[in-house]
Amino acid sequence: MFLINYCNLFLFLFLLSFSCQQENSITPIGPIPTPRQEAWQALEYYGFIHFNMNTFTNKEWGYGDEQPSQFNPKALDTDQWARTLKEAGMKGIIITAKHHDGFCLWPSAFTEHSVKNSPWREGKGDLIKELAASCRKFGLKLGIYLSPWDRNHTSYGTPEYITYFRNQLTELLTNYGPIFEVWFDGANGGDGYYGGANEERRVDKKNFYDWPTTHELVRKLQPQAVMFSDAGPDIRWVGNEKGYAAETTWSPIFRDSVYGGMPDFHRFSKGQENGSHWIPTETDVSIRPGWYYHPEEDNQVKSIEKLVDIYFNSVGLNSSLLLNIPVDDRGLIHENDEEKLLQLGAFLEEAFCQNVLKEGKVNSVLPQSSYDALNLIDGDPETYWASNKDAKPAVITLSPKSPQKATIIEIREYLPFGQRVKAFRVELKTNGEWKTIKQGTTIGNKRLIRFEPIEVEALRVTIFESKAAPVISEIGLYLEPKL
Ligand code: FUL
Ligand code: CA
Repeated sequence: MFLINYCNLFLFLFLLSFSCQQENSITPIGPIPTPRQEAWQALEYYGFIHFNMNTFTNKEWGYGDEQPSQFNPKALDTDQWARTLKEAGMKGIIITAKHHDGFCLWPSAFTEHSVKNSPWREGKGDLIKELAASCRKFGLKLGIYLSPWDRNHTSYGTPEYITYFRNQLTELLTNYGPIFEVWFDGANGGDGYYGGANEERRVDKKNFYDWPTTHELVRKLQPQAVMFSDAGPDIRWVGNEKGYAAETTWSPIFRDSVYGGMPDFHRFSKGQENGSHWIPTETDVSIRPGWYYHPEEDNQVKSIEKLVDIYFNSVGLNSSLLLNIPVDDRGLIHENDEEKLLQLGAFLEEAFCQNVLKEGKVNSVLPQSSYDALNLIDGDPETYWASNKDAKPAVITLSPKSPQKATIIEIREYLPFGQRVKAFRVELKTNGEWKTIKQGTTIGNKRLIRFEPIEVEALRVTIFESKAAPVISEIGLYLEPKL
């Protein structure tokens, strides 16, 4: 008698645990981020510094016939760069170690066209070393831009150049500590100095560089580094240099569709819902019209309103923001840029200092599932709520402790299970009435929705369409400071 009861009890418990497990077992859908991509995605916002020979010739693209003697900053201070970018809220700096003109900011053993033959620090300087030290001092990560195109080098266009390129990459990825990102520019092939040949050299962009071997080298030397290029392998170009990601942005993409030649970025900037590879976008834009410093652009630094708009349309559209600062010919971030960067940093700090839902409550979640809905407002991107498999729509209603004025909504997907959401709506309850604030498509890493100040009594997120059960890690409501 007792025995039978125990048996039944065990059977019951076994079935119960099995059914809970069933419900709990979310399986990834489509491609998912690698750990190094996850770490990179968490950075969200970092700086680009274009500073090199062009700074002294007042050009955007040098021909390659410049003289090392022209490189001579009189007050170069990488601590000032790092301090300013840190205060702007950035997490790292990517430096143009070598741009298309071929001049190297470090004393490369493989060329004479570098700082070692310049008057700067009497030829003893190493700018990458100085910047690496400043990054360490201010808690920033360091990234390297190394132009695949080299208009100075005599061997450009021949296999010998690939060896040269990889030798340089090896120096940069060996001698300066951890590198978080390696940036391979898509622009290459054309006329140039090429060691005095002064001619046009076109290359087959897809095959000339033998990218797979170079990618392996980067993986070997800096396993944590992500690689950027027009098409990845880890991060892809957003498709414009204006600072705006696409309203619908899928991290997956069919990689072959963007490889080779200059792809049609208008077609691919959105990514592809069922793409084969996880390659999120990075949004690169300059704080001034040019990538390099030009004194005539001193009064054309982007306004704080514009910079904030760019932030919301990059970080807030499942992308990351790579904001370029053209360091000037003294070797300093110009006062005008510095002022705007500090304003941006102060804005972001104040806007996102407190999710007013954190102290609030979850009113209802439909459909019910075994996941704790409080995970949505615990401030931890690693905890999440998921709806039951295939149940549609998912509706989440939350409210702050008491009505709160707000201007920003944040929604995040938990990406280790893949990007899922295809269509959503956000409504806010104010004066007892529901108002639709946004009808959107993708969410991804972070979706930010900005609106005129509203006194919020409650917030409702409805997910209509999703590739599989939505998995949401955070929902936030914030109040931005006045600009
Ligand atoms: C482009 C380059 O040609 C520009 O000079 C700049 O470096 C920008 C970030 O990428 O492809
Ligand atoms: Ca969470």
